[in-house]
Amino acid sequence: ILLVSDPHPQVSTALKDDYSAYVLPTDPAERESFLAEHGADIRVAVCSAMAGVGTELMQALPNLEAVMNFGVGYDSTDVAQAAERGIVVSNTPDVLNECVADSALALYLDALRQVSAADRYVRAGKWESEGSYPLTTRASGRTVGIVGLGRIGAAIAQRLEGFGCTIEYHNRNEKPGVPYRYHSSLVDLAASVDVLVIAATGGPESRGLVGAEVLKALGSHGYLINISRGTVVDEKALIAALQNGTIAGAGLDVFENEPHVPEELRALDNVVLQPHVGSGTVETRADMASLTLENLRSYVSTGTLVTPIS
Ligand code: 8YV
Repeated sequence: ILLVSDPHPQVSTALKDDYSAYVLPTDPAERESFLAEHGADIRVAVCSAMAGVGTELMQALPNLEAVMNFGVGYDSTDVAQAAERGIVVSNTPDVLNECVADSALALYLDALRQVSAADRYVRAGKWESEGSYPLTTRASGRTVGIVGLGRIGAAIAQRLEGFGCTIEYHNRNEKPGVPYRYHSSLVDLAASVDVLVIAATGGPESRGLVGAEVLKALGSHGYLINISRGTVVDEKALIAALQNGTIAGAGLDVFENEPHVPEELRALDNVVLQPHVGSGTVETRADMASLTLENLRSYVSTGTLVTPIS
């Protein structure tokens, strides 16, 4: 068993104590010699969603059978190669839905009501020196478009309903039994709503889905919230749209090249920035760790996964 990246102390402790797992060295030279010596021994890899089993690492593990991914997203693991080679992959769905949805709502409220910017205003002494803070944008009763109405998207929609919002959505296919208006075209959805919330799966299929055309359709009063993957949005187009007023603002938990956040974004006051913390609560991360270990135990004892990726 190989620990590829350390997602949570509960996971790394169990791997070392109960499974005497190898730990993949972080230093490139050490990693290379480790893989040359032990690569063929590894049958199971445990990784985090942020640092998965990519193409080259998977190739260096010729006898790999299973990957346990800590996180619901698995775009950092080469799942195409895994499918070809019959390597099974598990993730940690559902246990993080509520916290990621809470986080999306926090960004939604902050982007529209400017909680963080107003906090900066108070701290800088501007309330006293410059007077009242400029008016912000109403957050309740808006029309919100969800891009990717999966489990997390549905939890976000449910919360927004509590704010009296009207929900519309875009998925690859219309979902049967869903009460929200469906748009087969993302540009049409963007044109129809006040706020676009990205909850789509990352990976090659969604790369750059939200580009200049979608942002233009969202419009100068529109806001973009992204809690899925930075790769779903064309970051350069987003920066331009925020700089020149093509859209009004954004709330971002994820970025194209994490942990790098472009200086242009950091310089803008109409964007709320979070360091990929959607699932980052003590409770949810513990649940994700338990589910990762449950998958590992199940695979080692029965050869099956509890939550295989679909
Ligand atoms: C990460 C995430 O798992 O679940 C996902 O897909 O992006 C996060 O919850 C977390 O940052 C730890 O890697």
